[in-house]
Amino acid sequence: MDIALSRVQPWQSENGLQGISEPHLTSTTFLDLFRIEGFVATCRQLVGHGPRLRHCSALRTATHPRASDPDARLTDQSTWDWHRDFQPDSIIRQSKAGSHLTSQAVVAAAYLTKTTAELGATAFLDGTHVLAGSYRDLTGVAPFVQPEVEAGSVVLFSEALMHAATPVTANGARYAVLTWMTAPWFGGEAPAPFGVDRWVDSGLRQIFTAPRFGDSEP
Ligand SMILES: O=C(O)CCC(=O)C(=O)O
Repeated sequence: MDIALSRVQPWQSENGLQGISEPHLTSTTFLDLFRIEGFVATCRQLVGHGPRLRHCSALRTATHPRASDPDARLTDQSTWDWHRDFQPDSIIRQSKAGSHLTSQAVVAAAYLTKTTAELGATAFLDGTHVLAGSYRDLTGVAPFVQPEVEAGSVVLFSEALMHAATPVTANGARYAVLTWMTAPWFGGEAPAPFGVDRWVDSGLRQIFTAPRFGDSEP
């Protein structure tokens, strides 16, 4: 474990989740995600603009304290915290018919451990990035998907897609880094790491620049 990181006290909740907000300010290891070849370019294509970092969280999800209690209904999907930050009409755009859709808020979920349905794989209602409504309206209409991925995988999804964090019910823990990448006018909230203005990689530097408002130049 990174020495600087070992001094940070994570926040925690009663369901086995611990987290560190904006871990890139504590350990430069977290900047490696942005240096993966094609990562920034992929985010630029999905967001439709040079992306800005809105938030980053490093998460550890341990086995749920009630994993062996059937009354806790942990595998009942309706008990999960289904949500999305934006309705589709707020952030989904298509510049011309036939071109690909963009989402002005995209989450990159980097899983550092193998992730399965029992080990906290994020769940989605497929296709809801273009469907308005609440979880209750959309469940049963939109297909449920829960990608099971190997350690080192990154799943990118729109913040207009209905999704839920899921409990770890097996023995083990899920380690993941969630990074919210957004269009320039509402990203740039996450503090920039020290010395960012001296970085030579302009794509990487731009991720940490202030949000763009009004007449400011792109
Ligand atoms: O931890 C996860 O699997 C997803 C969490 C998430 O996207 C959120 O809380 O907004």
